Amino acid sequence: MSPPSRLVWPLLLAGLVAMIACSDGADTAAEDRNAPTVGEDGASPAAGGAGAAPGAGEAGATPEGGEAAATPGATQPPDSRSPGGPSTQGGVGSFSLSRGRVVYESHGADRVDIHRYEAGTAAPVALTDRRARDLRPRWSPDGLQVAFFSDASGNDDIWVVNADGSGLRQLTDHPGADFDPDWLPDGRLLFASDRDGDQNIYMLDPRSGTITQLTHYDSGRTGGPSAAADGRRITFSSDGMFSWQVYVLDLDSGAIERITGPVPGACNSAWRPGSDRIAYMSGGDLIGTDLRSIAPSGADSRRLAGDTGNNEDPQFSEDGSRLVWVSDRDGNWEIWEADGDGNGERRVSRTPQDERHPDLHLGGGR
Ligand SMILES: [Ca+2]
Ligand SMILES: [Ca+2]
Repeated sequence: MSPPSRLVWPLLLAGLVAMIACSDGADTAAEDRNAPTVGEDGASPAAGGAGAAPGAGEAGATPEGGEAAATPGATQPPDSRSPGGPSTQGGVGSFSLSRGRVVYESHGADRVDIHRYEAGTAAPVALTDRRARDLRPRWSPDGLQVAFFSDASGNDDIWVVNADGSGLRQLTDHPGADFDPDWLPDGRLLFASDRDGDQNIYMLDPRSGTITQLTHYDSGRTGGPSAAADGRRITFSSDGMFSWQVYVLDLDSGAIERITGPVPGACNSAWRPGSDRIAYMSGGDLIGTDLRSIAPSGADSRRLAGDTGNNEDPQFSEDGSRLVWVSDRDGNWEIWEADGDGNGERRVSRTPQDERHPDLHLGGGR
């Protein structure tokens, strides 16, 4: 075999970039609806060749699609799942959680619902149950509410529901795609949106309804904001001109720093409460995606969890002591947990349907 030619390397690299196409984003729902109408995609034609699908959302471009690419046959987008299982919810299977309450996406035949499972209980509870894609749930700091995004109103907007499933309500109402909510410690919400033509990070104060734009990219895809416990810095992912990478934004100064890359791709970043560490998904391993952690300065990147299969969507409990994520190592996406340093990996769910984007809350809220 001769060494890879100059033509081969870019193809390999493109494949890697596509593989980790990042699931924080406005998953398939937003992408499907917005791709044909979002003219700004032309701003990054080159990226399109590398699987950087246009439209809103890292996921749309791949998140769900990227999974399939990384592990053929292991998972299917909700719409293509064969019939036979429960048509309303993906509630089949067994769960075992060390402690606390986990919320997650349950991917059913014709919908994605938000489910909650509490340690020591028999079965998950559906917080949403409707023909829509309800995605990326995030516990409020006090554990009383869950924010997520949904296409239930016709396009992606930010929604919130109480921890017991009551009080379902829509927080944003804009023709653009609003996606990837997360909470600041003071109860304000971060989210991503293409409401001004390009994907950027925004902040919503639910009390006043005030929305503030935090980043000002004019091309590419951006999403997955996650706040530090001090509320002064956030991390997010953006695919910039070449590949998905993790960034840190200082809310006081407005300064933005890229803390991963330039290769391999990285996204799904989550700030670990109580520490100066950020977890993220890395595409550095060509046979799967791993979880790594890194200092907000970009120093000291190290393995966190998930040596086997693909591992994505890391999130910490509110005190940083526990980690949850998803892995497809057993054939479809399951929730896994470990301590905050990634030790003691164990599986939480064992179901035939896909679970994605878990978030864990240990205390309060009841
Ligand atoms: Ca919208
Ligand atoms: Ca599963």
